[in-house]
Amino acid sequence: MKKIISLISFFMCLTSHAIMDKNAKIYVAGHKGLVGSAIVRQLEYEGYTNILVATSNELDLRNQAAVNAFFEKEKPEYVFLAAAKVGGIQANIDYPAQFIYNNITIEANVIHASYVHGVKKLLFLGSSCIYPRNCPQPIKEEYLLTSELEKSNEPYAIAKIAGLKMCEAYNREYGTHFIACMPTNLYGENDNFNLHTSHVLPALIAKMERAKKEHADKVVVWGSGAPYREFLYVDDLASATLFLMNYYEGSDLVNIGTGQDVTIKEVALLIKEIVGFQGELVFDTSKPDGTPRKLLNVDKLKSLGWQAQTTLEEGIKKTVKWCEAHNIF
Ligand code: GFB
Repeated sequence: MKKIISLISFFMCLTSHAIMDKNAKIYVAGHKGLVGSAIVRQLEYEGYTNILVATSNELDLRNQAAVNAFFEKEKPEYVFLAAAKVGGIQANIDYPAQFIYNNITIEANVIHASYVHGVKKLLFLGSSCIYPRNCPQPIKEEYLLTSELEKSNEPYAIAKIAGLKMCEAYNREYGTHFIACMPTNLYGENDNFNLHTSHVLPALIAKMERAKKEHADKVVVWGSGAPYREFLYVDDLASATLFLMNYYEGSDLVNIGTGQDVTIKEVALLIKEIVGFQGELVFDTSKPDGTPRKLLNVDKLKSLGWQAQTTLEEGIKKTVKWCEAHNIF
């Protein structure tokens, strides 16, 4: 019976889908970032020819008048909302006001302008940190708002929850097609490798690459190394966002992940091996561990027909190779 229901819901999600024309005007907000640049690469790879982008100097997405004027002039048909202020655990602790203000204003301006200017479909990118700090694992979409959030990134999480709720509200009141997806921790080429503001995986690559170059005998890993994290290679995420834009018509949020997680210690040892750092890993427990675990349940996306292709080892190797080819360190 369950199988029949999921098949029916699968076809219901697909019935009125409108696959993007290859020459449709597609705006990727945040095209220079880790996610936005991967979405542009994926669009180009899949043969889309009319991709609209604007740097933050050309268009400050926090400025509502400027965003409306941009949409009025450009009239995009589809919008990937990948623009956001993002960062790892330390950045979230240090800049809570910037995280909540920038993210709420960007998403409010872009989602509202998409409604006003008749965008056919918008995809909003949230984050796995929207879910409660302590909820059953793997985390299902319906666990949203069932208990308190992780304190270290609560402002960011609240902003992202506001964004996904805006999409739901606009769909209900105005009949828009705004879909919200919740990716797990992401990594890949064009990531942020700044040790203070980056996420854990790029930070550990940067630390070990530099330590190798400087023949240092140790690398400091923050925290106990015990928390679990799920890591999705950003090109897989980009593939999932195009899949959802083309084939998903529901209004409920969709998790995007690999369905597998590792401890911080395990990923540090894997990076150590791939980078070829011979020294010692030292764990600094004065640094925060953050959420103990946040493994996403990816059954919904799998039932729609998509799953991640890149293993963690392959993804780290590709990222390290890209860093070395671009002399990042
Ligand atoms: O990616 P990350 O900074 O943020 O990972 P979250 C933090 C975990 O990695 C903690 C450990 O357990 C840290 O102690 N860690 C070890 C390190 N070494 C390092 C290091 O050198 N740098 C960093 N950054 N961490 C993020 C949210 O949470 O998850 C974001 O803050 C977003 O807003 C993202 O939601 C998906 O995974 O804890």
